[in-house]
Amino acid sequence: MKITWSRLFSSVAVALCAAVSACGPMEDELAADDESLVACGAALAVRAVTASSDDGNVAANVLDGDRNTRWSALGKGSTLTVDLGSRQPLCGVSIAWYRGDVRKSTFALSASADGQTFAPLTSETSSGTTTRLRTTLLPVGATGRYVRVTVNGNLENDWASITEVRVRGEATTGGGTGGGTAGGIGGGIGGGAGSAGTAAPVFNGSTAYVEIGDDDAYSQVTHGGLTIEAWVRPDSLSMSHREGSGYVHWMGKGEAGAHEWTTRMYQAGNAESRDNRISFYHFNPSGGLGAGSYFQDPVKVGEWIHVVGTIDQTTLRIYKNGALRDSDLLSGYSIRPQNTSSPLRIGTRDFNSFFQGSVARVAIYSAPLPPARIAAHYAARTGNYDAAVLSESTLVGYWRLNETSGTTAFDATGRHHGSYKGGAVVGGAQFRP
Ligand SMILES: [Ca+2]
Ligand SMILES: [Ca+2]
Ligand SMILES: [Ca+2]
Repeated sequence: MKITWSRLFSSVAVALCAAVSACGPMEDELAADDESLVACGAALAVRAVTASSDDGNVAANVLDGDRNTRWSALGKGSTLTVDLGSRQPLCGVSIAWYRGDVRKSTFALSASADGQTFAPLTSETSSGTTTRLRTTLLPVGATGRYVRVTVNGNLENDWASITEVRVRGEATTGGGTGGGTAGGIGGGIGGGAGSAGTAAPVFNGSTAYVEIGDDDAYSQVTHGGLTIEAWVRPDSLSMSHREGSGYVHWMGKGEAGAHEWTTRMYQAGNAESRDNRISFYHFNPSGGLGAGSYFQDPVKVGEWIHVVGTIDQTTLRIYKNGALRDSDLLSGYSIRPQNTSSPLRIGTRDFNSFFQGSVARVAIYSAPLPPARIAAHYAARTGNYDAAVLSESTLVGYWRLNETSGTTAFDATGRHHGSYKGGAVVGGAQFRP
């Protein structure tokens, strides 16, 4: 019966591919997901993930955005349990399997309100045709705080081995519940599953910033690539706390002897005729000259600009509003990215300059996002932008900066929350791209 199902599914998949005539080449651009075929809601923020056992490949590896790391446990009935922090409407579970293009794993999904009593939702056998995330839809009306994957072996052996998991929920609509929702979701996760509302912080250009501790996932060398994405709103074209030839760092990971990447905006009257230039750089740890890509367009005070910087093994790129604008070879400046211990800061890099304005919806991915995905994110700016970000399997950090109280800048991936410092005005701006 399973073979019949498998054959049926394969022929359906082939038929769909033929119909859209783009399945093969599109697969990489779909960022490791099959959402073009089966999709629901958005990936929900996760508070914790635990497993019945492991062999040293721990449960947390299913949330690191890297399909080269996995959770593994020996024995039929091994379980992986995701804690969403509070009870949520559920619509699907996306799983990427270790050796997923070779093995078919048999698994069951269940949910629980209390982490003790689990109600079965559905059971299935994995495709055996892909190592990418594949979504299993759940029965209409499913809810739960805890979602459990029980693996009952695979066609090769009794190992349970999963590289990535996302629990998906129906996106809530409207941003009107803003602060209340953020507080309601377990107190640990800002925003909510769907719309993240419109709140954004204000940085005063002299002391205010957000700081997030070092995480190796924010370094190019850790996974061989990186994407930095943010929305930035300058409130001045002539900010006073500038450095160098007349620029401010509005976000960056770099300190003396521990430089990695940074973003800049050049200010009016700078010494290099770079007024309004917005740039993305990578440095060697010692600093000095960096490889940088930029765009230099007229900027209006109060304008929200979507900025994405990517780095692969050889090349740095910058995108503005979904479009590639510039690229530069790391080798052009002899840059060899390193993993350092410098923190990530938003509003400044290392206190030598400060940004005046707002920065919101900062995301980091452990790979260069494909151009089509970057364009799709920009296109989603007036729709469910949050869902577009959370759908990326390589997402390793997402600070919506949509808090309306407190000093914690929540990371929607649950990996690494940050802190508002130096008088940053939480919820002082409206994110309206
Ligand atoms: Ca992983
Ligand atoms: Ca590090
Ligand atoms: Ca260039």
